Amino acid sequence: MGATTLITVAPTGAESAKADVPQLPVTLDELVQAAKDCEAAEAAVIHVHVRDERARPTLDPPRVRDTVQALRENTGMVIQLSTGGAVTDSYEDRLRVLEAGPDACSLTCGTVNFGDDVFMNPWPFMTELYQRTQELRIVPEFELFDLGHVATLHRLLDECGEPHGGHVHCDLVMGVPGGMPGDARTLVAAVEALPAGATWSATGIGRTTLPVMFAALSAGGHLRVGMEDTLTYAKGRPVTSNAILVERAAALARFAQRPPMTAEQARAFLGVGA
Ligand code: KMH
Ligand code: ZN
Repeated sequence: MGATTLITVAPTGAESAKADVPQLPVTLDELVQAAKDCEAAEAAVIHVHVRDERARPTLDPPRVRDTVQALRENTGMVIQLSTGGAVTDSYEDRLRVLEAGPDACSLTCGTVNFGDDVFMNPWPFMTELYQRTQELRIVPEFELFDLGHVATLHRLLDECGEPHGGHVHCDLVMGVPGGMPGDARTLVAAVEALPAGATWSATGIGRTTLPVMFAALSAGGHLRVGMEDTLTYAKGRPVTSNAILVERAAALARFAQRPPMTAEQARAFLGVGA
Protein backbone atom coordinates (compact mmCIF):
# COMPACT_ATOMS: atom_id res chain seq x y z
CA MET A 1 0.00 0.00 0.00
CA GLY A 2 1.34 3.44 -0.92
CA ALA A 3 1.07 6.39 1.41
CA THR A 4 -2.54 7.17 2.28
CA THR A 5 -4.49 9.69 4.34
CA LEU A 6 -6.82 8.84 7.19
CA ILE A 7 -9.86 11.12 7.05
CA THR A 8 -11.93 11.49 10.21
CA VAL A 9 -15.23 13.33 10.18
CA ALA A 10 -16.55 15.08 13.29
CA PRO A 11 -20.07 15.89 12.10
CA THR A 12 -21.78 17.45 15.13
CA GLY A 13 -19.82 18.46 18.25
CA ALA A 14 -21.35 19.77 21.45
CA GLU A 15 -21.13 23.51 20.94
CA SER A 16 -23.24 24.61 17.97
CA ALA A 17 -27.00 25.05 18.31
CA LYS A 18 -29.31 23.50 15.73
CA ALA A 19 -31.27 26.78 15.71
CA ASP A 20 -28.15 28.59 14.48
CA VAL A 21 -26.93 25.82 12.16
CA PRO A 22 -29.93 24.04 10.59
CA GLN A 23 -27.67 21.67 8.58
CA LEU A 24 -26.11 20.23 11.74
CA PRO A 25 -27.00 16.51 12.05
CA VAL A 26 -28.61 16.10 15.47
CA THR A 27 -31.25 13.36 15.23
CA LEU A 28 -30.21 9.74 14.86
CA ASP A 29 -31.56 9.68 11.30
CA GLU A 30 -29.66 12.85 10.41
CA LEU A 31 -26.48 11.50 11.96
CA VAL A 32 -26.73 8.16 10.16
CA GLN A 33 -27.43 9.90 6.83
CA ALA A 34 -24.47 12.24 7.37
CA ALA A 35 -22.29 9.24 8.24
CA LYS A 36 -23.31 7.39 5.06
CA ASP A 37 -22.67 10.48 2.93
CA CYS A 38 -19.28 11.04 4.57
CA GLU A 39 -18.31 7.40 4.12
CA ALA A 40 -19.20 7.68 0.42
CA ALA A 41 -16.99 10.80 0.34
CA GLU A 42 -14.16 8.66 1.83
CA ALA A 43 -14.11 9.39 5.54
CA ALA A 44 -12.88 6.29 7.39
CA VAL A 45 -13.48 7.34 11.02
CA ILE A 46 -16.45 9.13 12.59
CA HIS A 47 -15.99 11.12 15.82
CA VAL A 48 -19.39 11.11 17.48
CA HIS A 49 -21.24 13.51 19.80
CA VAL A 50 -24.87 12.64 20.51
CA ARG A 51 -27.80 15.07 20.90
CA ASP A 52 -31.11 14.56 22.75
CA GLU A 53 -34.67 15.03 21.48
CA ARG A 54 -34.30 18.78 21.93
CA ALA A 55 -30.97 18.79 20.07
CA ARG A 56 -28.96 19.40 23.25
CA PRO A 57 -25.68 17.50 23.78
CA THR A 58 -26.23 14.36 25.83
CA LEU A 59 -24.25 11.40 27.16
CA ASP A 60 -27.40 9.46 28.05
CA PRO A 61 -26.25 5.78 27.93
CA PRO A 62 -29.20 4.26 25.98
CA ARG A 63 -28.99 7.04 23.41
CA VAL A 64 -25.23 6.65 23.02
CA ARG A 65 -25.61 2.87 22.70
CA ASP A 66 -28.38 3.20 20.07
CA THR A 67 -26.18 5.61 18.14
CA VAL A 68 -23.23 3.20 18.09
CA GLN A 69 -25.51 0.38 16.98
CA ALA A 70 -27.14 2.44 14.20
CA LEU A 71 -23.77 3.59 12.89
CA ARG A 72 -22.49 0.00 12.91
CA GLU A 73 -25.54 -1.24 11.04
CA ASN A 74 -25.38 1.48 8.40
CA THR A 75 -21.69 2.17 7.84
CA GLY A 76 -18.33 0.45 7.96
CA MET A 77 -16.56 3.43 9.48
CA VAL A 78 -14.49 3.23 12.66
CA ILE A 79 -16.80 4.54 15.39
CA GLN A 80 -14.98 6.88 17.75
CA LEU A 81 -17.10 8.21 20.62
CA SER A 82 -16.27 11.55 22.17
CA THR A 83 -15.35 11.31 25.84
CA GLY A 84 -14.96 15.09 25.91
CA GLY A 85 -18.69 15.66 25.66
CA ALA A 86 -19.67 19.23 26.54
CA VAL A 87 -17.75 21.39 29.04
CA THR A 88 -20.63 20.91 31.52
CA ASP A 89 -20.54 17.09 31.50
CA SER A 90 -19.41 15.21 34.62
CA TYR A 91 -16.35 12.94 34.62
CA GLU A 92 -18.60 10.03 35.56
CA ASP A 93 -20.84 10.53 32.51
CA ARG A 94 -17.82 10.96 30.26
CA LEU A 95 -16.32 7.69 31.47
CA ARG A 96 -19.60 5.86 31.02
CA VAL A 97 -19.73 6.39 27.23
CA LEU A 98 -17.13 3.62 26.88
CA GLU A 99 -19.79 1.13 27.96
CA ALA A 100 -21.59 1.75 24.63
CA GLY A 101 -18.90 -0.39 22.97
CA PRO A 102 -17.32 1.93 20.39
CA ASP A 103 -14.24 0.93 18.37
CA ALA A 104 -12.37 3.99 19.54
CA CYS A 105 -12.72 7.09 21.71
CA SER A 106 -11.19 10.50 22.11
CA LEU A 107 -8.94 11.09 25.13
CA THR A 108 -7.86 14.66 25.73
CA CYS A 109 -4.42 14.99 27.31
CA GLY A 110 -5.01 17.95 29.62
CA THR A 111 -7.19 20.83 30.68
CA VAL A 112 -7.50 23.78 28.32
CA ASN A 113 -9.26 27.13 28.23
CA PHE A 114 -12.08 26.75 25.74
CA GLY A 115 -13.40 30.14 24.67
CA ASP A 116 -15.08 31.55 27.78
CA ASP A 117 -15.20 28.07 29.36
CA VAL A 118 -12.69 25.52 30.62
CA PHE A 119 -12.49 21.99 29.20
CA MET A 120 -11.45 19.96 32.23
CA ASN A 121 -9.17 16.93 31.89
CA PRO A 122 -7.23 16.54 35.14
CA TRP A 123 -4.62 13.80 35.47
CA PRO A 124 -6.70 11.38 37.65
CA PHE A 125 -9.56 11.53 35.11
CA MET A 126 -7.22 10.97 32.18
CA THR A 127 -5.55 7.97 33.76
CA GLU A 128 -8.86 6.39 34.75
CA LEU A 129 -10.22 6.90 31.24
CA TYR A 130 -7.04 5.48 29.71
CA GLN A 131 -7.05 2.41 31.95
CA ARG A 132 -10.70 1.75 31.08
CA THR A 133 -9.89 1.89 27.35
CA GLN A 134 -7.19 -0.72 27.96
CA GLU A 135 -9.59 -2.98 29.92
CA LEU A 136 -12.44 -2.59 27.41
CA ARG A 137 -10.15 -2.93 24.36
CA ILE A 138 -11.10 0.45 22.91
CA VAL A 139 -8.54 2.35 20.83
CA PRO A 140 -7.92 5.84 22.23
CA GLU A 141 -7.14 8.80 20.02
CA PHE A 142 -5.10 11.30 22.00
CA GLU A 143 -6.54 14.79 21.54
CA LEU A 144 -3.94 17.52 21.85
CA PHE A 145 -5.28 21.06 22.17
CA ASP A 146 -2.04 22.59 23.41
CA LEU A 147 1.70 21.92 23.38
CA GLY A 148 1.62 21.04 27.09
CA HIS A 149 -0.74 18.20 26.24
CA VAL A 150 2.07 16.54 24.29
CA ALA A 151 4.17 16.38 27.46
CA THR A 152 1.24 14.88 29.33
CA LEU A 153 0.82 12.27 26.59
CA HIS A 154 4.44 11.19 27.16
CA ARG A 155 3.75 10.90 30.90
CA LEU A 156 0.57 8.88 30.29
CA LEU A 157 2.36 6.38 28.05
CA ASP A 158 5.36 6.15 30.41
CA GLU A 159 3.24 5.52 33.49
CA CYS A 160 0.28 3.57 32.09
CA GLY A 161 1.73 1.59 29.18
CA GLU A 162 0.75 1.25 25.56
CA PRO A 163 -2.79 1.78 24.25
CA HIS A 164 -5.07 -1.02 23.13
CA GLY A 165 -4.13 -1.74 19.53
CA GLY A 166 -0.46 -1.05 20.25
CA HIS A 167 -0.37 2.11 18.17
CA VAL A 168 -0.32 5.73 19.34
CA HIS A 169 -2.49 7.97 17.16
CA CYS A 170 -3.02 11.62 18.06
CA ASP A 171 -5.22 14.42 16.82
CA LEU A 172 -4.01 18.01 17.00
CA VAL A 173 -7.03 20.22 17.63
CA MET A 174 -5.76 23.66 16.70
CA GLY A 175 -7.17 27.16 16.81
CA VAL A 176 -9.45 26.75 19.84
CA PRO A 177 -9.45 30.12 21.67
CA GLY A 178 -7.31 29.20 24.68
CA GLY A 179 -5.39 26.37 22.99
CA MET A 180 -2.53 26.29 20.49
CA PRO A 181 -2.94 28.48 17.41
CA GLY A 182 -3.82 26.89 14.08
CA ASP A 183 -0.74 27.65 12.02
CA ALA A 184 2.07 25.73 10.33
CA ARG A 185 4.86 26.57 12.76
CA THR A 186 2.83 25.44 15.78
CA LEU A 187 1.83 22.25 13.97
CA VAL A 188 5.47 21.43 13.25
CA ALA A 189 6.46 22.17 16.87
CA ALA A 190 3.75 19.83 18.16
CA VAL A 191 4.58 17.06 15.69
CA GLU A 192 8.30 17.21 16.54
CA ALA A 193 7.46 16.69 20.22
CA LEU A 194 5.26 13.59 19.68
CA PRO A 195 6.39 10.18 20.94
CA ALA A 196 8.53 8.21 18.48
CA GLY A 197 6.36 6.18 16.11
CA ALA A 198 3.15 8.09 16.84
CA THR A 199 0.92 9.02 13.93
CA TRP A 200 -1.29 12.08 13.92
CA SER A 201 -4.10 13.94 12.28
CA ALA A 202 -4.90 17.62 12.62
CA THR A 203 -7.93 19.86 12.50
CA GLY A 204 -8.13 23.63 12.61
CA ILE A 205 -11.16 25.26 14.21
CA GLY A 206 -13.01 27.93 12.24
CA ARG A 207 -10.83 30.01 9.95
CA THR A 208 -7.75 27.91 10.74
CA THR A 209 -9.27 24.91 8.94
CA LEU A 210 -7.54 25.40 5.60
CA PRO A 211 -4.08 26.48 6.88
CA VAL A 212 -4.04 23.46 9.22
CA MET A 213 -5.20 21.09 6.48
CA PHE A 214 -2.49 22.26 4.08
CA ALA A 215 0.17 22.13 6.82
CA ALA A 216 -0.91 18.64 7.91
CA LEU A 217 -0.76 17.27 4.37
CA SER A 218 2.66 18.86 3.81
CA ALA A 219 4.03 17.44 7.04
CA GLY A 220 2.80 13.88 6.40
CA GLY A 221 -0.20 13.95 8.74
CA HIS A 222 -3.79 12.83 8.49
CA LEU A 223 -6.96 14.96 8.46
CA ARG A 224 -10.01 15.58 10.60
CA VAL A 225 -12.82 17.72 9.19
CA GLY A 226 -16.48 18.33 9.99
CA MET A 227 -19.08 20.69 11.34
CA GLU A 228 -17.89 20.20 14.92
CA ASP A 229 -14.86 22.23 13.91
CA THR A 230 -15.87 24.32 10.89
CA LEU A 231 -19.10 26.03 9.88
CA THR A 232 -17.77 28.16 7.03
CA TYR A 233 -16.68 26.51 3.78
CA ALA A 234 -15.18 29.68 2.34
CA LYS A 235 -15.51 33.38 3.01
CA GLY A 236 -19.23 34.17 3.05
CA ARG A 237 -20.17 30.54 2.31
CA PRO A 238 -21.64 28.52 5.18
CA VAL A 239 -20.99 24.78 5.25
CA THR A 240 -24.04 23.01 3.81
CA SER A 241 -23.11 19.45 4.78
CA ASN A 242 -20.37 17.43 6.42
CA ALA A 243 -19.89 15.52 3.17
CA ILE A 244 -18.63 18.58 1.29
CA LEU A 245 -15.92 19.03 3.90
CA VAL A 246 -14.92 15.38 3.52
CA GLU A 247 -14.99 15.67 -0.27
CA ARG A 248 -12.64 18.66 -0.12
CA ALA A 249 -10.27 16.84 2.25
CA ALA A 250 -10.28 13.75 0.01
CA ALA A 251 -9.56 15.86 -3.07
CA LEU A 252 -6.63 17.60 -1.36
CA ALA A 253 -5.29 14.28 -0.09
CA ARG A 254 -5.37 12.93 -3.65
CA PHE A 255 -3.72 16.10 -4.90
CA ALA A 256 -0.97 15.50 -2.31
CA GLN A 257 -0.54 11.97 -3.74
CA ARG A 258 -1.83 10.40 -0.53
CA PRO A 259 -5.36 9.18 -1.34
CA PRO A 260 -7.88 8.49 1.43
CA MET A 261 -7.60 5.29 3.46
CA THR A 262 -10.56 2.94 3.36
CA ALA A 263 -12.32 2.13 6.62
CA GLU A 264 -10.83 -1.35 6.52
CA GLN A 265 -7.33 0.08 6.12
CA ALA A 266 -8.07 2.49 8.97
CA ARG A 267 -8.98 -0.40 11.29
CA ALA A 268 -5.64 -2.07 10.63
CA PHE A 269 -3.76 1.23 10.88
CA LEU A 270 -5.29 2.18 14.25
CA GLY A 271 -5.26 -1.34 15.72
CA VAL A 272 -9.06 -1.61 15.98
CA GLY A 273 -10.00 -5.23 16.68
CA ALA A 274 -6.42 -6.13 17.66
N1 KMH B 1 -16.74 19.63 23.24
C1 KMH B 1 -15.46 19.89 23.80
C2 KMH B 1 -15.61 20.46 25.16
C3 KMH B 1 -13.78 15.50 22.42
O1 KMH B 1 -14.76 15.29 21.72
O2 KMH B 1 -13.17 14.61 22.99
C4 KMH B 1 -14.61 18.67 23.87
C5 KMH B 1 -14.44 17.90 22.64
C6 KMH B 1 -13.33 16.91 22.65
O3 KMH B 1 -15.15 18.01 21.67
ZN1 ZN C 1 -15.47 16.23 19.90
